[in-house]
Amino acid sequence: MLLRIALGVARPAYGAPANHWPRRLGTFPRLNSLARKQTAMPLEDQRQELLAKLRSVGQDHALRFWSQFDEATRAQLVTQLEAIDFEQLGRLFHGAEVLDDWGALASRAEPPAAIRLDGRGNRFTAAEAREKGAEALADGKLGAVLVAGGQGTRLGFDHPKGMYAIGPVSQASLFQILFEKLQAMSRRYNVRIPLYLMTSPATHDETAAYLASKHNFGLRADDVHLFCQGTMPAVDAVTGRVLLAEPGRLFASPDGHGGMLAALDRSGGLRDIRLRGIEDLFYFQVDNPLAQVCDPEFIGYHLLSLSELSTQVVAKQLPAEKVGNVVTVDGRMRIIEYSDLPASAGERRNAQGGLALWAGNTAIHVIDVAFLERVKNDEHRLPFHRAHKAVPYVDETGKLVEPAQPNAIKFERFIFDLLPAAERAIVVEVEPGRAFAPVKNAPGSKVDSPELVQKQMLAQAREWLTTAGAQVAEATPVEISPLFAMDAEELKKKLVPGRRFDQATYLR
Ligand code: UD2
Repeated sequence: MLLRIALGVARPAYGAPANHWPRRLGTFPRLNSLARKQTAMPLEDQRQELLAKLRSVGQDHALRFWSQFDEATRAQLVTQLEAIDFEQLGRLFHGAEVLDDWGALASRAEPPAAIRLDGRGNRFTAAEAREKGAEALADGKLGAVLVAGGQGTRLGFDHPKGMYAIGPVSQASLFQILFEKLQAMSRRYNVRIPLYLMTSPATHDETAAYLASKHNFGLRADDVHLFCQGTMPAVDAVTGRVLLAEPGRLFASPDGHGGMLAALDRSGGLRDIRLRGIEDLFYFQVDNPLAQVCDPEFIGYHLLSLSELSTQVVAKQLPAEKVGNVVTVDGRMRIIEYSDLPASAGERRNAQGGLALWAGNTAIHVIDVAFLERVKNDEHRLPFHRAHKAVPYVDETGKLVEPAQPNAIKFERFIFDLLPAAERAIVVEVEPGRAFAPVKNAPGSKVDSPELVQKQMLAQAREWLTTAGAQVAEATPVEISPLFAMDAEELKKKLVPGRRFDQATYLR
């Protein structure tokens, strides 16, 4: 940053939003001293010094188009380069610091101890859990973390996924439905539940503008804390060299939802949580409109079990289902991502013939704040995962190349890698149809498509309506806003007994 100021192209950005590039100590220690020498150093000498630094780590190609740039582009490129820990990037490229031995882990994986739907072996009843969770909610001990920094490429929607219109009758966006669920819980317990919403540079500005235009769907502005996660460069899978998205800009992608902890801390979110006396966080993803936001039963099981990191799971139907596998390895709970689970491990059967590794990660958690404070500086608790992807890049002639095959390695962190660090961690099973229907893939896809999610939303509403004594004609879509009712019991109190629905209806 000093160099950018020295170049006369940037003002000190005190209090600017979190720098999208996580600053690393010791990245380019000499670079700042370079800036201090700036007044006496002609621009070309500066470039030479930066070039020498990059050459020492085999990354000098990043400056190959320097002479073409104006001052602003040079400053932007220097900022990006300054923020990269090239020593760490080199280690990651060569496989150090990266958790990769999935075969060995999976061979020792056992199903997790779990609070099962049928109540088998549960230490606490659902009623006790609901009471405990309701008490914590009413006492203002809960906050909510919503991760929405992903780029949602599989959905084929070129805006932040939270803006996707999913309401089957209302066309309400994912953000609207999830914000209204949170608002409904705040109303039910007469308490403010602050929302910490993680974006990424890819989604931040559009998300902020959208939510401002919608007045946060009724949530108080000072209860919605947007924070932007960090990013990571991608490297050529053969040479380990960083890829240029443009001649003067490095390619960068969000550093994974595991980047949430550092970004929440860096943005002041953890401090806000402490000041509010929040003790636990309900963590959920933007893609799941069926999430039971701040569900008191799940929160109650977490609290009664003195759990530090609790996970809601669904019973997998297929070995290769695209969900993380919640397992126990060497006495510690962890999640082996679907993409890392060897087929042989996924297909293991138990004595009853069911899937041995049955617990599918819904990515809905309750996280103890004191636990986050304890682990937040242990970067090794959130190791980078490597993904081999096709990443467009500018080649040595300045031409944009769009590879058909994976050519690069991207690095991201997964928040669930904190599980082994938790002293106590529990798993709570839920019915998929009640809490889990993520929108992942484009319309028309066979799995996790918008149409299939809408079908599950309508099926849940129909079940509640029938339970509440209403009659819904065949093939009649009725959608229930969370602000109208959050469950069948609340719905019953609001409906005239025996009400009949024979046309598309949005109850709000
Ligand atoms: C995730 C889980 C998978 C399962 C599934 C359930 C991981 C790696 N896998 O699969 O185990 O639980 O969800 O639906 O989490 N996000 C960010 N920043 C990032 C990357 C992702 O905020 O840098 C958010 C993203 O906006 C979304 C969520 O994290 O809300 C999941 O991201 P994804 O769609 O990439 O994860 P997916 O579907 O591969």
